[in-house]
Amino acid sequence: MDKKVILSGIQATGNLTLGNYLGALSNWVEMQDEYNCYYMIADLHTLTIRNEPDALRKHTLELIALYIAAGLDPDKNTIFIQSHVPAHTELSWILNCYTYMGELSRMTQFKDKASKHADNINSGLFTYPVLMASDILLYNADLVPVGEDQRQHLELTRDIAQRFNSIYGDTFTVPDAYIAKVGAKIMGLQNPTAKMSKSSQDPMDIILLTDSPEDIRKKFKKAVTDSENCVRYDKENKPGVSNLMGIYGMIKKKTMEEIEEEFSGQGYGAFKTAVAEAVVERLEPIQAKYYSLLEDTEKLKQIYEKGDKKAEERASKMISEVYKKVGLVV
Ligand code: ATP
Ligand code: LTN
Repeated sequence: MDKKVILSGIQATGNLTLGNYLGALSNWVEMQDEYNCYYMIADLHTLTIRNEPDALRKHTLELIALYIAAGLDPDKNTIFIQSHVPAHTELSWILNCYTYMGELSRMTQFKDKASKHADNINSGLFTYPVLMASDILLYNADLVPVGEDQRQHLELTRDIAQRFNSIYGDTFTVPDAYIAKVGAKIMGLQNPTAKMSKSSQDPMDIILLTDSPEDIRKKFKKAVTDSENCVRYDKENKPGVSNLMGIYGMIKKKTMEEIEEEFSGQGYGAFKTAVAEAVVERLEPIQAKYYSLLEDTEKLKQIYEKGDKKAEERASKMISEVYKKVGLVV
């Protein structure tokens, strides 16, 4: 039987956080044997905010290195650059014509990003979810592993697919979001009621995948908790401690009950040290591999060129089918 297809991507904005790793990348690594996986660098999506051109090029290569350093095997997965496969933008135009302004206006990411970039509310930011739907539908992806913040975009993708299928007959697979039960929303260390975000203004709020062990220890030591001094999971009333427990649980593969038991009678000091050490231990080998890969730009190029070609083969079949269905002369 054919393996189910997975597609996902991350924007090339640089500096991934522990949230991106635990919410997205680490799940991808676990899925690579069971599924036929396509993992792209969403460089076109990155253009919805202003970037230095050289920085965008650099971040794109860095992200490929990070995918591999985090454990994605380039022989098992198709790792590619979105802008290298023209079918993404081609399908995006078509699907724009099957997506309503009202639907796009309801997207919370648009509202959030528009308020953060009030001087640059461009139409790319508005139609961002249509490009994302195109990324997914081009490959007939069955599953899309993402963090909780992308759920609404996935629902819109499903609506667009169903709308198109109902007009033109079965064309697209209607994909499911794959959102892990734990880790899907890692919160900030200073503000544990808001998601850990790479665009955060406060460096103490986020753990970057490239942070040094000393910085990681310092940031966890200063993480906001509460005055109870008891390691107990209660997301509503103890968001800081519950977030740290989520991080620790994901890395150590432990349930919240097991963690409560492990640290019973111990204060936050010992617990925070244990969380920091777990993160350092997990990130150290990833960082070592990442820095050595970055030096081998030829190897990175070979990897994405191989991926681009495989992605292009699959995507070009779908775009021809869509062109025919909507009535373009092909
Ligand atoms: P920004 O800070 O600019 O909003 P981002 O950190 O959300 O960026 P993206 O490139 O938009 O980064 O997201 C990459 C992937 O990481 C997505 O699947 C997203 O759902 C996931 N993700 C991002 N932040 C978190 C988080 N705090 N917890 C869990 N998953 C996350
Ligand atoms: N919007 C996503 C990045 C992204 C993506 C995709 C994720 C672009 N295209 C296709 C899954 C599938 C984000 O993480 N902000």
